Amino acid sequence: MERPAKSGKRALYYQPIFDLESGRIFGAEALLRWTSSGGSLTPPEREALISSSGYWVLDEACWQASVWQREHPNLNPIVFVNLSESQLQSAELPTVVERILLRHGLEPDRLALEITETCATSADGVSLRSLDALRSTGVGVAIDDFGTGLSSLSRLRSLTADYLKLDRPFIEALRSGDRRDRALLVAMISLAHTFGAKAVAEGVESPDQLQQLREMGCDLAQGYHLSVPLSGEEASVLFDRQALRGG
Ligand code: G
Ligand code: MN
Repeated sequence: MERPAKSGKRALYYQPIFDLESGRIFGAEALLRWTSSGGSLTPPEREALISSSGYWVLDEACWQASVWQREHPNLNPIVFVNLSESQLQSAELPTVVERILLRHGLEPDRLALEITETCATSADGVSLRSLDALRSTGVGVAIDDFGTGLSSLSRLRSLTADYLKLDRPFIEALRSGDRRDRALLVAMISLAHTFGAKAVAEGVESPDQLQQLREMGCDLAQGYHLSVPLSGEEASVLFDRQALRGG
C-alpha cells in the first residue's frame, strides 16, 4: 500500500523503544516534526499543533503500525502516540480510536496512548472513563514525563497505567553518580512495578546510563544512544535487521 509519509509540512518520526532484558525492539514512539517555521515551536504553539493535527497523528501512526504488524509479525512493535489534554477531555476519544484501529486493522494492544502526568492526575471523570474504556479494549496507557508533573503521591494512588515513562532529567542525573539520583530512579521503577506497569527510561544517551538502568530493573528504554527518531521506512529497515539476527 502506497502512502506518503508527509502530509503538508508535518511528518511523523518513530523513536524505537527497546526491551532491556531481551535487547529486542518493543515498540516506537511517534514524534511529530513540523518543518515550515524553521525555528522551534513555543509550548502553546506546540499544544495547538498537536490538538489540531492530533487525530492525523493517531491515524498516521496506526497506519504505520499496521504495516509493521503485517511486515514484521514476529516483532509486532507497539506504537506509542502522544495525546493532548483536549483530546483526553473529548468524550468522543474512545470512538475515534476504535474507528481508526478498525480502519487500519490494527490490534488494540499494538497501540499505547501517552498522556502527561499532570494531565493524567488532573483528569476529570469523563477522561478517566475514556481511558478505562480504551484500556478494556486492550489499548495501552502510558504516563509521560513521570516524576516532573504536578501530581502528588496521593493522586497517583488512583492512577491506572501500563507504562510509566521516566522523564529525561532523571536519566541525565545518572551521569553524576550521586546516590540520591540513583535512589530516586530505583524508587520510581519500583513504583511502576507495584502499579503493575512497565518502567520506560527516556533520553538514554550513553552505554553507562543503559547499564545502570538494566541493573535497576528498568524494563524499557529509548534515547539517542539506542536510536534517534527514524522515518517509518528507516524503522522498517531496523526491524528487518533485527529479524535477520534472529530477533
Ligand atoms: O519531552 P519529550 O519527551 O516530548 O521529548 C521528545 C523529544 O526528545 C524529541 O524531539 C526527540 O527527538 C528528543 N529526544 C529523543 N531521545 C533523546 C535523547 O536521548 N536525548 C535528548 N536530549 N533528546 C532526545
Ligand atoms: Mn512522549
